[in-house]
Amino acid sequence: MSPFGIFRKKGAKKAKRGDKSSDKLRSGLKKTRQKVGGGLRGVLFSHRKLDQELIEKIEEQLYIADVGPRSVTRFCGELQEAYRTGAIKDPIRVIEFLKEFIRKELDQWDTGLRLPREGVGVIMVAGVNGSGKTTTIAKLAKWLLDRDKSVLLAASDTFRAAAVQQLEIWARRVGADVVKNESADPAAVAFDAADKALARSYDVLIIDTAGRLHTRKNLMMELHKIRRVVASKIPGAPHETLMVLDATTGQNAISQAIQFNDSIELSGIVLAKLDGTAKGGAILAVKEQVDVPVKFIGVGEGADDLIPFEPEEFVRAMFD
Ligand SMILES: Nc1nc2c(ncn2[C@@H]2O[C@H](COP(=O)(O)OP(=O)(O)OP(=O)(O)O)[C@@H](O)[C@H]2O)c(=O)[nH]1
Ligand SMILES: [Mg+2]
Repeated sequence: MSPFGIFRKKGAKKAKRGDKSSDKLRSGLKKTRQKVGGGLRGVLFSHRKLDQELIEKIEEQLYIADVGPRSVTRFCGELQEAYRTGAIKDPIRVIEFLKEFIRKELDQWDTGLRLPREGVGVIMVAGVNGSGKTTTIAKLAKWLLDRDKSVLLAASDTFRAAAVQQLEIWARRVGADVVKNESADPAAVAFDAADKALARSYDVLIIDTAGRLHTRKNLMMELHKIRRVVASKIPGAPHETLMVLDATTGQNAISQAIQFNDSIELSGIVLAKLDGTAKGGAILAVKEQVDVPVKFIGVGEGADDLIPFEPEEFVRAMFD
């Protein structure tokens, strides 16, 4: 049996919360659905048959929806072929064709949270300033606590004055514990937290870090140091290095993910603030340009507004 994957979601039994989370997903993706699904339907309904002109309009719609250029080209190529062979005649069937295309793309991702079955699982969370890291950590803690995991948070954002306090407030709200210390060294806090996590046998330790740009070499080195220090206490840690992206920033977020991935090798992405944007199509751009699996999506500011990313449900919420 693999030592990993207690939170692998594929084939997992659906929790009772399933329905509630699909409602949240639907409402979180409302803007995307209106723009992508709605925009596309508008174009499709205004044509009686699939032809060259319509394919060009579809292409335009996909660009508007922030789908990456290579995916657009590939999809339109496949559509072109389906048109040529007569496989698709009725324009409205394009929606099903597109859904199938997206499903196939995203199904290649392993979106489960990779944590050890035994011992302390460690998740380091990184990203640029204000992307939603601390809020995501609180939501993730809640998600794990709801699944009967004990959760410890490391306040390793020693940079921003109110960061520790913010994490503490969230921790109280969701029922997680926090380690902080007087040190200005984030790695020292992570070290203490790893110590405590081991001593008290926590299931999961989540490390909050200060926002940073990939261009700040010294700050990126700091993330490496946190990792080294944690690994010296807990072999194999961190088991997950998640980057939180602000979905409202579209292509910018994707460029940042490419840079972070080059520097610290991400294991997963959390696409936060999807509720505030119609840029849900950016998931395809993440697939195309970063190819690090999106493991969760953030659809609001509340503790329950984090949803494990599942391609099938995502596609349905985006179009149906
Ligand atoms: N609408 C919405 N807002 C979010 C979501 N996630 C985070 N936010 C908001 O984004 C803002 C920044 O969130 P933080 O969690 O403080 O971001 P951070 O990355 O920790 O910021 P720094 O530590 O300063 O780099 C807050 O106002 C959050 O409420 C989300 O999924 N949806
Ligand atoms: Mg923060």
